[in-house]
Amino acid sequence: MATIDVEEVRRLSDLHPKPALIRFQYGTAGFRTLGNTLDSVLFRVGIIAGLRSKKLDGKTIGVMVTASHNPEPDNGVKLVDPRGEMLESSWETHATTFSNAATTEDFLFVLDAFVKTAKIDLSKPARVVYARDTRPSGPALVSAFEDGLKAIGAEGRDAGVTTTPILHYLVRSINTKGTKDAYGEDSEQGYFAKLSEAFKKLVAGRATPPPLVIDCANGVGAPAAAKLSGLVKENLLLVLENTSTTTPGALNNSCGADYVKTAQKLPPSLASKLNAGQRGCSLDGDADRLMYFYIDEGGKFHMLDGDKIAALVAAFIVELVKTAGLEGQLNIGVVQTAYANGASTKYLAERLPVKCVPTGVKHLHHAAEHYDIGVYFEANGHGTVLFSPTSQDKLTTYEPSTPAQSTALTHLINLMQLINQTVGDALSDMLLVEVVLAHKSYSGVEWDSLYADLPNRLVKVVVADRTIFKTQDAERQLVSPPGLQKKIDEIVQRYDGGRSFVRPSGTEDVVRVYAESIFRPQADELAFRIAGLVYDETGGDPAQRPKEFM
Ligand code: NG1
Ligand code: ZN
Repeated sequence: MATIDVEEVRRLSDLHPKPALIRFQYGTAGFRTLGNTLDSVLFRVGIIAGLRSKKLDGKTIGVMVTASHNPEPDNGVKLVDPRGEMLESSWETHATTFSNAATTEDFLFVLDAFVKTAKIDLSKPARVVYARDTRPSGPALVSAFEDGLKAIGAEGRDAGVTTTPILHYLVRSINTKGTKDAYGEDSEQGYFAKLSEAFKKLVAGRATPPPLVIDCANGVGAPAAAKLSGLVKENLLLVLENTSTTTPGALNNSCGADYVKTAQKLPPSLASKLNAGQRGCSLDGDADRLMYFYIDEGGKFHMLDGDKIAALVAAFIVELVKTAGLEGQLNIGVVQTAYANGASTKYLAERLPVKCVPTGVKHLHHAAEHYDIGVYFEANGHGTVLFSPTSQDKLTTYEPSTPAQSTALTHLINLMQLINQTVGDALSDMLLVEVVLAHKSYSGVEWDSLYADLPNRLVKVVVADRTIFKTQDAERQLVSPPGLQKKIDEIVQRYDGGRSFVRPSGTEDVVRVYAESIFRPQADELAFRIAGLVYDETGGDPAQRPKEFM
């Protein structure tokens, strides 16, 4: 179609009116709010996905309908660019503008103006691949989205119910098919085959570890982990728990990666499922976050979070590169956010360059692209490893001179296949962790002892207006409200090894306060003091003042 079929867009748009009084925003995780308010947003996302594809000459764009670790009534949607990466940020603004047009006529106006200013050639083809998680609100939202595709004349491919990282994998595989950068077969089956084959090569000849218990958060990770389980069972036994994807309200409820990270506890549903010393892990609702843990002989819970995963993986890669004889030829770096535990940053910085960036996967991903091998993880368990085109070329053309070099090189090449380089992927990361543990003959205990986490606490503060909070230095310093940072600094310096920072959340209407110290009670107290300070200085409902939470 060379022009917009205005009548068709109008007819379909009238079926998906925007609710009055709601202002939508494409944030760090796309649009995310109550699922039953998102119908018009999904319709308009269908149109913008089609336009993005046309703008990129018919390359396939991805769309994922999910609200990740949020509770079941929430839902959301995000767009994926052709290389399987997050949507380019200028289009985030366009998506927000589209979503807020009040009426069909306003929307037609915005659409027409955008096509002109963005110089979109409407005669180009448009292709979109889409998927959803297991939320009950998903099917209706997908149907609204399909109306959007229809309105703009885009060709849709429904990838069904699958994980966020599989959708990202599909986007990259479709767009690289038949090229020298071919990423894999463009199907879920192709994804599982790629991962499981690389995994089997990497653990060949190693002892089979005790079974790994997986908390699937009652989400889409359950069917995905079940598929993977069948393919890797000769080398790794997976015991799937919290797989109730159709039980109302069960999704992410007292389980999943976010529960474990926030509560710093074992999901109660796993209490009788994990033997002392046995490894367990939690996925989140769309299987892009991963948290490991174990219970020690004394019954104490030990959490192995994104920082511990980064430490384990980065040290292993550094070692392999060295053994392969490539030391000094590939620059390896780690990217974290201010939420990374101070002890992890210290451990990593003693071994390789570490960079701190603002919260949000796109910041981590982009910073990691600056290294030949870039490892990035958020403390909450979202992360991956990127191999730059230079490092991929070097690894595939390098000629090792000893058998030891050759083995290490083969491992690195297999790791490139095992790791989902498009985005954080709980299942791929889980296999990666299992590979390192198998190579190092580590149980959770040895892994945990790489460094001791500084006790820390993350608190939410409900303030009157979170938009007054502005930060700098990768969110570690407040510049607004004026004077507040100085008061924070004064409190922090009274605590041994104290560190604290305050930033507005990008996904919730709250301000987050993080604090750590060398002693548990002090970390809790520091977080509580800073939260109280933030609250008092910026005003709010006395009923919502942060209470002691030890
Ligand atoms: P906000 O709400 O901006 O803190 C949260 C997570 C991020 C990231 C996004 C997207 C924390 C402290 N923040 O962001 O790391 O995962 O959600 O899902 O975990
Ligand atoms: Zn997620």
